[in-house]
Amino acid sequence: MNEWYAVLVDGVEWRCRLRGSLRKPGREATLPVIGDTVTVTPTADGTGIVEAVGERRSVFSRRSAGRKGAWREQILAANVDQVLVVFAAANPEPHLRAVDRYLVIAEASELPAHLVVNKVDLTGEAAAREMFAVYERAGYPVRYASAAGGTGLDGLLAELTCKTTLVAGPSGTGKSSLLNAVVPGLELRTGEVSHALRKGKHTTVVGELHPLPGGGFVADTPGLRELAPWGLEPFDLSECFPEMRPFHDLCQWSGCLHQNEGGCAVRGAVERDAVSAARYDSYLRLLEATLAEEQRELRAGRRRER
Ligand SMILES: Nc1nc2c(ncn2[C@@H]2O[C@H](COP(=O)(O)OP(=O)(O)OP(=O)(O)O)[C@@H](O)[C@H]2O)c(=O)[nH]1
Ligand SMILES: [Mg+2]
Ligand SMILES: [Zn+2]
Repeated sequence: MNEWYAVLVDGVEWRCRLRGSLRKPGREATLPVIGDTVTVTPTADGTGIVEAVGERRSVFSRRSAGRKGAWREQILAANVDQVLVVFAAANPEPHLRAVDRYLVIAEASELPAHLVVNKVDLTGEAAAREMFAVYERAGYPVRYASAAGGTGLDGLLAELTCKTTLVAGPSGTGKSSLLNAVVPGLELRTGEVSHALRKGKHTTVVGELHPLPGGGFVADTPGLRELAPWGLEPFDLSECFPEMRPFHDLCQWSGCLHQNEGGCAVRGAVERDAVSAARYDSYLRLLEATLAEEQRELRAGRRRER
């Protein structure tokens, strides 16, 4: 499979294929992704060949979808400065555990995350604010918007300008619609929200990077059904919950994972409601998954040693 890549060269889009050596098995991590800088050489037919991928200053990656044990890192975008996490107040119904996973991945990648709650026209802004208040308390900037009604979009273009922003979130939340509403001249395809019978239908099918008129880029991505962090150490997980950070050094045990340990300052904060119980519950679920993954790797390592 040798698909086409769109490469922007001096403001002109070139259609490029990959040099064969970049497609060798085991080199998936160096395949170009949206946001990459690449070296291209022109070919006689007016297309180009991607020769090499430049060093990445940041990556946003998830654990690849699919069978347990066969997981690897899947880099979704490179060289981004910030992540705009888009959920809908309704249609599709927001799953807050999924919001947490997007935010954890952004934190693990050390990228600032902004949350956009779109489609507030369907629920009213007050109800949307109540649902997502927990993220404001955790310290995230939250914007309540309606791409359809054109509300809540003030200042969004300015926040995007001169930066590279990854726009991420489940399918049908209105990522492409939001970008169309704020970026002059952009006409991204948008579509119906897929229903259970049409599961897996995405309107945006590949990640697309679009230049902004005032400088910078936005990367519109297809909604992801499975999103799990990749390569997180269990002990580092609480760092990815900003509201837990003031507490995790105050635990009695230096290796505290904030589960059932005595003298745990994070649990204490949850009991006092200084950290939300729902976010802590998300933390525990992600921790279990990270611990299970670590066990699996240890067993696999032992098998290789034998
Ligand atoms: N009621 C309402 N509908 C909206 C709003 N924004 C987008 N929609 C609709 O939601 C549907 C999905 O919008 P898209 O912009 O295609 O969603 P997306 O997040 O880009 O979806 P994928 O590309 O599949 O990931 C479309 O039918 C839009 O018209 C909004 O603010 N309010
Ligand atoms: Mg889209
Ligand atoms: Zn603790």
